[in-house]
Amino acid sequence: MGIIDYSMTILDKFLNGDQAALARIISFIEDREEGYQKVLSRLYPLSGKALKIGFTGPPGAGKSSLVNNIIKVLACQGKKVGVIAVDPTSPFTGGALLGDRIRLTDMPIDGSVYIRSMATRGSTGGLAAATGNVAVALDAFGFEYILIETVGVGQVELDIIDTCDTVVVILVPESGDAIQALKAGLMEIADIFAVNKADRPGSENMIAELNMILEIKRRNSEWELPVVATEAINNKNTDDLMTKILSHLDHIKQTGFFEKHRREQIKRKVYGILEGYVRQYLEDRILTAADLDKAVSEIYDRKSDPFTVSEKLLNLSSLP
Ligand SMILES: Nc1nc2c(ncn2[C@@H]2O[C@H](COP(=O)(O)OP(=O)(O)OP(=O)(O)O)[C@@H](O)[C@H]2O)c(=O)[nH]1
Ligand SMILES: [Mg+2]
Repeated sequence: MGIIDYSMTILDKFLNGDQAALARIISFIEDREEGYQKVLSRLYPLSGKALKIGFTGPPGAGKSSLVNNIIKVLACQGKKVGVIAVDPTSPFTGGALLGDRIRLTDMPIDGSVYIRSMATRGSTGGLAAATGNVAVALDAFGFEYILIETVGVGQVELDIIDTCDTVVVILVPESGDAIQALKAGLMEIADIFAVNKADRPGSENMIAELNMILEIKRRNSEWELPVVATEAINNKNTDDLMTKILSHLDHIKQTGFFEKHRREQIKRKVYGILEGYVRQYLEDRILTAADLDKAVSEIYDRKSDPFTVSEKLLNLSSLP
């Protein structure tokens, strides 16, 4: 039995609601095993219903703690929740490196909540794409909400958040100032702010500072860009946060932005896939066909130039 046949058998189990098959399919997609695109092609038509909410912010801000609380609110309402915890910095998930950090474990065991960690295993390339693909699997499996936790420190993480409908940016009093978040590009992507660890000193200042920065943005925005003070460890104001999340989703549905944004995401997805094909073509056809070292020498010796050489290589590769 070929690997694709095998994955299709697993897919049948997946379609019957088997969580072990879900886990297998996710690994298959995450590892980009041979034929993973075909699996995604089967899943894609079943997806599109889940609401995707991103949680991002500096390391240790309380993202997992807040996600934990949100899961509980949703699970109490009988909702099915899929969670993707992206850990781009550490190859260990749930390991010693996390120290006293919250682990998403204390959850109902009736299958209504499914949590998956994703690590980069040494490379950041394609993490955003892989996360989007895993979200498709969770969506197709029937989870109504998909929560995506990611550390907001770099471009890849911001790209991951682009998979979501609504983005919650989590800041803490001691993360210094809101300017820091501004620098990290977090202000741009936030629909809702949570100032977590509100039990700590400085949270009121932080909120005031944030509101000041947001004043201008709010003037140009139909959405209120709310700031919610939370205490994740004491499960304080989780309901407020959830209410803001739901009203943001309502707002974007009413204004048509929900659909517009999802269409843009699809466009970027197709663009990304095409970029991958073109890169592959470059490596397989153009660069292998060429005697690159010879070309480099020619350029180095000023017998040719990078532009002429590149054009020649392109023409060479299009020969039958
Ligand atoms: N004082 C206080 N501590 C909190 C609060 N929320 C979370 N913490 C603590 O902050 C630490 C980090 O919490 P996590 O939920 O793991 O934070 P995180 O943002 O998911 O961390 P990473 O995923 O490692 O970036 C833990 O020790 C929590 O107990 C809060 O509201 N107040
Ligand atoms: Mg975490």
